[in-house]
Amino acid sequence: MTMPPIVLVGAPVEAGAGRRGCLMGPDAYRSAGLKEALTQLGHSVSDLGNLTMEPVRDISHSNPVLKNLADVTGWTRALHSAALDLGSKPVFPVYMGGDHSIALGTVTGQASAAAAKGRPLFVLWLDAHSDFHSFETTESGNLHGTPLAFACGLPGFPDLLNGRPRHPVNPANVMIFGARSIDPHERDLLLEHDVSVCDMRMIDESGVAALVKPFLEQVCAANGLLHVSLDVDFLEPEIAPAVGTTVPGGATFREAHLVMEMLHDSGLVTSLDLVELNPFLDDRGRTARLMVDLTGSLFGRRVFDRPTRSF
Ligand code: 6HN
Ligand code: MN
Ligand code: MN
Ligand code: MN
Repeated sequence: MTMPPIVLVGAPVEAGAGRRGCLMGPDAYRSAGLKEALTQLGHSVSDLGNLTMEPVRDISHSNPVLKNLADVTGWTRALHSAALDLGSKPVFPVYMGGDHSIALGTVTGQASAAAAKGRPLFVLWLDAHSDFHSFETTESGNLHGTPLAFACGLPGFPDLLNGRPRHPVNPANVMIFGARSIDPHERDLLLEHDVSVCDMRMIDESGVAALVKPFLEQVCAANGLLHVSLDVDFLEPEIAPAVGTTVPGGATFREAHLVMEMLHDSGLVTSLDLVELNPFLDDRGRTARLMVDLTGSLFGRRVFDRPTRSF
């Protein structure tokens, strides 16, 4: 199976998170050798460097708790344009965040690019959280808690895309995987829109493979494109401490790698977010290196390559 060239895009964003540090994420991935690791796997990889946000003055919202609305909007517009452009080219974009608010732009841009090809976009959300607040329901005001609801076209958002056409992701095409912290308003919205949520208990009971396989079959049957959004807090905090929103009981090393290995073998994934890495909280770069290793599994790294035999 040949993969298109990989394009790394830095989104040094921390405006959507409750604490500072995610700004350093893209450079931590560079220091941890993301480009080199993917090149070693035989891919052609280029690094576009970091994007900058668009200046924004025309945005406001009635919810007084929202934090950094203008900056988050500026980044959303810049990332939406970049994702729409990259999603229209024969490349595989890897968005190096930045907090999860970058997905307000990456997912909507990839969805618009998919719509232009007449194909549905599916989203696999690997996260301790569902990030399914609207700008009206968020209580923390941290806008990294909202991108999946925005991408699904829910009401309760201002004009973040400045009038650009919207192509909402069908909530039936989303799977949230690894959840263990969902706020009451999010729960109501997830049930209302019938989003599929695999929480950690389901992973404990059924195992990763039995849950991921039917979702991949659904993507394949619909001739869909698949965007993966990997939040560091999907992982068990003991193996991935560099995130501001740790929740105990996350995915183990092998569970996380198995998801990525299955995604690779499916050949269905077309874009990826790496989000919420806060290098300020890391332990000698180990979380950054784990995220690089997981990305390597998504791009075909395997422990033991059996030669293909024909008898
Ligand atoms: N993330 N539900 C919480 C909130 O503040 O709305 C946590 C959000 C976490 C967001 O991890 O990307
Ligand atoms: Mn998240
Ligand atoms: Mn999270
Ligand atoms: Mn909340």
